[in-house]
Amino acid sequence: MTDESIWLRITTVKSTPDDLGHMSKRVLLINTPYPYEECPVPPLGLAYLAGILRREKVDVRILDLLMARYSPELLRKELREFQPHIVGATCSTINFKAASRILRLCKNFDSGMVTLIGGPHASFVAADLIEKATWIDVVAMGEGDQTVVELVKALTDGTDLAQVAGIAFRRNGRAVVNAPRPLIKDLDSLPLPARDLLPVSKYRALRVPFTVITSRGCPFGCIFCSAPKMFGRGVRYRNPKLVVDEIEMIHRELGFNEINIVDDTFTVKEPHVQAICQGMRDRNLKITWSVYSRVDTINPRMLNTMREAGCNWVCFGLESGSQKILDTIKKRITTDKSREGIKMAIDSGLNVLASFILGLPGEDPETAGQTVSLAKELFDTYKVSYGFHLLAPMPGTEVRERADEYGIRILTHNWSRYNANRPVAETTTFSAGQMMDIVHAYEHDVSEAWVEMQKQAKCGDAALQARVDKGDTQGFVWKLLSQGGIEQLGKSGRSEAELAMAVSQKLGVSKGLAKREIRRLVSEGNLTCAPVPGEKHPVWKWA
Ligand code: B12
Ligand code: SF4
Repeated sequence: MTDESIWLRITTVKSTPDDLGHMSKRVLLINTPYPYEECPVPPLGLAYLAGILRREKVDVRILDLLMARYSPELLRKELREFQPHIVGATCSTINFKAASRILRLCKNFDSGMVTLIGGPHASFVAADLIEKATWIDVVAMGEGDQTVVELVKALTDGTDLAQVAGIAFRRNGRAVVNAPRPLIKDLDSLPLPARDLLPVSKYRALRVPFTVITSRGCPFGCIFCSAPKMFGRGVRYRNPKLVVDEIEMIHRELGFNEINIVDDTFTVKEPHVQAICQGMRDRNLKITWSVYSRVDTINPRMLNTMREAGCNWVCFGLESGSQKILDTIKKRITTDKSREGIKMAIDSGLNVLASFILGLPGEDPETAGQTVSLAKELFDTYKVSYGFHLLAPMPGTEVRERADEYGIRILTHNWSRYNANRPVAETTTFSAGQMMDIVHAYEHDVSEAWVEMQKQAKCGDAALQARVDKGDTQGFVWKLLSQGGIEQLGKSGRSEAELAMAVSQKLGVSKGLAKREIRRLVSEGNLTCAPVPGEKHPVWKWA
């Protein structure tokens, strides 16, 4: 489809003026599913887009396919009911294929629907994507908030798409890549993310943290990461008071006690951190929160304040135990700095997750051994949790763009395999097989630690029991969501006990677990049984 035919279609579908004289347009935003192992959290980017579109009086909905049992029928049902003019999907590299399939179905359903894709993967493969995926009309590159507003306006008014900065589209079968979208200077000018359009009760039931962002951008330039290209190297900060207002709303109104602050590096500017922490303490918020940080941007005063304000987990990207590799990847830290930073965080009473990457440029058996040793040293000394990822050279990263120079051999271009858990690249001195040996040993240690934790929990360790229970709950709720348990079993006027029995059978879990978890879902207000027009008996639904 050409851009001309896109806007023709948009202007010919039935739109009605609203009471402010705006033309109403319907935009459906889709959260593309990804595996449970990735630890699902609410899609903050989509909530931002929905928030700004709603401010512009666009009729917008979010279809969260991560929290539903995805089927083509479910998607078609939504398309039939809402009749969107534009469908936009978000994805990262590993779920790009799934997003593409979803948009293809939308295009097949109604070829006049404009299909749009955005997020950290699509942003860096825009031209290629437009040329190959003929069912995708537009790619939004980088920060999408202002872009999506201008795009909807251009499509409605029939103005030239070439005027919309930050998109790529198709004209006469060829990709047109527009100028990049300038970054939003004042993040406080954005409306709050439209979290009310997300299936909040499902995320609450899953006991995952809600996501918040307090700044965009990262001043560093690690060669394996696309963050600085996505949101820029200059960090733009939100007003701390507005951040705390938002966190308070998530806690008090949406009922979340855990927050994940998803800034690329939360601790870049101390006064910003201090102001947010002070705000949280002043309001006496009974929440815990986690952040991503770097060992060279912290100090004891900052960490103590964070701890006092409820921060309980800090994730540090240490990446490697080899100084040679740290220098090559432009991480700009030393292994001693890593040790020092971890000690500082532990001394402040924080839990620490140290993240390492194997297979970085220059990796060989010796450097990989140094990384494993550093991880074990930190665990033995401070009981620090650690994890290994494998280098996945994502689009938009220097290591992918200059793979040859860095001695990186890319083994596959199958994006679904870019989950950083299995090798998709290797160095000339460290093979995929050698990487897997380390990963297998690590996975073995993790599963042994889990068994040990379960044993200790049974012997009366209350804190460990709470972690085990949380794991059981999350596993149960995920099964329930991904198998559409409530939608399928909740319709027959069943009592709570009958529902629990049916769920236990369907999910293949014990009756005790099903009973306990269904009770919890009901008592926490995430599951309700209410009359529904047209139904003889009350129906169980997610709240
Ligand atoms: C929370 C998070 C997760 C969560 C949830 C992921 C999600 N999709 O939200 C979990 C824990 C599951 C996760 C897992 C992984 N993640 Co992660 N994660 C993040 C993190 C920290 C925050 C995401 C966020 O909410 N950002 C804030 C919002 C406002 O930005 P946004 O989502 O990018 O959305 C904006 C634009 O992208 C654009 N946009 C996005 N979607 C759309 C759609 C349309 C239609 C339009 C028009 C525009 C648009 O507009 C939005 C508003 O400006 C980012 C880093 C970061 N700070 O962004 C990494 C990041 C997204 N993760 C990354 C990676 C590599 C992973 C993993 C592979 C494992 C790993 N090693 O960490 C897995 C794979 C997961 C998956 N989804 O497939 C990379 C992605 C690189 C890539 N090319 O895919 C990032 C960018 C980190 C990085 N700097 O490298 N992650
Ligand atoms: S890895 Fe972290 S510090 Fe490095 S560029 Fe990415 S977000 Fe910034």
